[in-house]
Amino acid sequence: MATNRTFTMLKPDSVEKGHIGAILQMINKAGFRIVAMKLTHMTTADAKAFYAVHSERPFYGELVEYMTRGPIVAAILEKDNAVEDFRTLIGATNPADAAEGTIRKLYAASIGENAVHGSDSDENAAIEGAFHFSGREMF
Ligand code: IDP
Ligand code: MG
Repeated sequence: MATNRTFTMLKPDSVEKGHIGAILQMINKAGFRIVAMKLTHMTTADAKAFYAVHSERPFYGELVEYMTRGPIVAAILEKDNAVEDFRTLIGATNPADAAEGTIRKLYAASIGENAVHGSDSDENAAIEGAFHFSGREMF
């Protein structure tokens, strides 16, 4: 996968609250092209595997519960400098620390329920995109 791609999930709270459209509009206005996208519901096994890097953290169980309680929108996004620019667009993990105008400042409720995921490196963007999409689903 090219290094100008990142992976995102609009998490269950964003779907529950009807924020899919508003968040996708921000993503498009920021210049990202949607390469792949779907509504999907992660199983417990999916969420445990996706967040395996956090398995020793105290919030791991809570994170798996949250990410499996309803559907998410998974997407691969393309733009120059995609990983870094998308992290800037979403803001800090804790919405209390997120910059004004960021997705998490606008739509996240707490450090746990924080509206969106964004990959933290080109390597993880490729791994996470491939976790959710086959090559035939990427355009
Ligand atoms: P990131 O999503 O900004 O990259 P990470 O540190 O990778 O943040 O954490 C992954 C996810 O785990 C966060 O987006 C959030 O949903 C959850 N999380 C992180 N820290 C906490 C915490 O202290 N309490 C509860 N949930 C947390
Ligand atoms: Mg992370």
